[in-house]
Amino acid sequence: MSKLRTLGEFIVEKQQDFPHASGELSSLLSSISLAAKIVNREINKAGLVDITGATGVDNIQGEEQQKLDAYANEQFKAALEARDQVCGVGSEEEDEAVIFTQQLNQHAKYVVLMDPLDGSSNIDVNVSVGTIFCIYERLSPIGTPPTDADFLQPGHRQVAAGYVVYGSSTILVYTTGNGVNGFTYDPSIGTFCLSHENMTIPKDGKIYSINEGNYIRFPQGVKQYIKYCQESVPAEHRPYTSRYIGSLASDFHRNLIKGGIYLYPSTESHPQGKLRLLYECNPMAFIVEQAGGIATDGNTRILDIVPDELHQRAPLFLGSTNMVNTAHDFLKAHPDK
Ligand code: P6P
Repeated sequence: MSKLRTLGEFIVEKQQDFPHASGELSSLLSSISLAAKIVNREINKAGLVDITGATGVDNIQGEEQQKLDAYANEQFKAALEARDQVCGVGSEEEDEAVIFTQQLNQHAKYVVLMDPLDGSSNIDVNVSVGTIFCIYERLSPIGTPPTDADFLQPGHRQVAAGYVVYGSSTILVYTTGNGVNGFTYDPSIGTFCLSHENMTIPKDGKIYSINEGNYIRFPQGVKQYIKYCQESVPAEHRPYTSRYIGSLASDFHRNLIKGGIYLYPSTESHPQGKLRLLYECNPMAFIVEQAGGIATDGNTRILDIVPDELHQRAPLFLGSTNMVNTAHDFLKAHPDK
């Protein structure tokens, strides 16, 4: 029977890997874990209590905000503010970055970017959803309010990134730049326990994840890559299989374990793709690189993109190295006119 290792123990144990964190990052990560437990509890009740459905409000993305989106946003903001390690949060559910005005928070050295409930349209139909987050050291002086520049850092400056999948079980996966580890929630003891140590993504895979409903609007290279997956020869390359849940955290988690590629390319309606660079693409790109995979916008490494605005979007090609590189070959062979 392997020794039970809780997320809290693991964070503290790995703290020395993080030279300039005297426990602040550990405390920050455990506040995220606390909020995830609370959100998990509500998700598991969805359908029994009036917390599903829409709020009747649209978020800045113009997407109908679900009640659980708003609930999750409030829970993560409250948990982050309470621990005094964070001076501000950028959230998919907030038009502007939220600045924590308490004196202790203004002396905090981290900012967080998050999608508090990713894929929330799945809630009402009992399909898995996720939380995606990442953490940066602020650039502005300690003791002052954070500035836009603190939130608009390129992804390679992340100090930590992670996601939670609220699915058949609830798992939290994160990296601080020293590999990727996964922790499954045990509700009987109310704790995340190490279940996936040192996760690595297979260099190759058979799963491609894309919303083929947008097929006619994809760039020619993407259309040709999809056809390659469907008809690829020689035969030993088959069988590719299409798996798409509509929740990035869930699709990525499966592909991280089994090998695969997730694609959300630019389309006519979304010339910059749909996914948000700061709190969807960047965290997943940090994690996949730490697990041995790659993440690009079809041309540029996601982590090298310098953001201009909080909610900017980017096309995303994410996953197993060989699969993403093959997709790149098709994009190069069919440059869009
Ligand atoms: P579509 C959820 O809204 C999300 O941001 C990702 O989690 C998911 O992969 C994608 O958008 C789904 O978008 O256009 O396929 O419904």
